[in-house]
Amino acid sequence: MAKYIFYLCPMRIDIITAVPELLQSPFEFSIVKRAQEKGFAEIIVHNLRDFALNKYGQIDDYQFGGGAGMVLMIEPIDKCISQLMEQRNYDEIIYVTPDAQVLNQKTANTLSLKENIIILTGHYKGVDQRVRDKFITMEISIGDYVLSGGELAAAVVVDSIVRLIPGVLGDEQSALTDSFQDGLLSPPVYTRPAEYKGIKVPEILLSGNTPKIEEWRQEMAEIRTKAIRPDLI
Ligand code: 6GU
Repeated sequence: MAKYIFYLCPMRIDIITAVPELLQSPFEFSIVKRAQEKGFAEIIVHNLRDFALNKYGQIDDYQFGGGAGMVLMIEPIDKCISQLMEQRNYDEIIYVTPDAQVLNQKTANTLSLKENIIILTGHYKGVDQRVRDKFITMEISIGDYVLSGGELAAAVVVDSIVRLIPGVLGDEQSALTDSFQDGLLSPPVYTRPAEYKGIKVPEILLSGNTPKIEEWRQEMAEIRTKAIRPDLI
């Protein structure tokens, strides 16, 4: 007998991109794949070129005022977002861009509880500012470095969210013990053999003394965090 009977409404994530090929495989393996198969999430990639202005597939143009690099135009993006918004309500319309606040676990946790989100990815020099002013409700960077486009960043954002959707991870892979979930880096982990070419696993982990092991893990997490990411403490 199933313990609970519940109707699952998958979280829907629509990604808008000028380079859909870059997002072909990231969602087809591992946890994100299983989340979709089990009905926890639905991830749909939209090709911005399907909303191009003309038969040449134009979606970008030179920037006003001069300067290197093309800018994604508002019209194709407006068409794509408007079409989606006619079909359902969106909780957030996110633009991934390096000039934004950096993604962290708290943001991923919050987003994992949403029902429908759109993620717009920029390319070239980015998007016309009016897109950001008119449609975008949230902007996310994945770190202080520049990528060629927002697609890989979108894949990172989606992965960080989907694995947190309640039910996606089983107890044995619980997100609660992940690095950052309690503000600390993870402690070291070991598996068999207990000794390899003379290198031994810490004795405590073989002791079977669960409270002591937990204490050790907490201590190691603190030592690691202080050494590697003191800014987190
Ligand atoms: Cl979201 N986009 C690009 N192009 N570069 C990035 C980024 C996003 N986050 C960090 N670097």
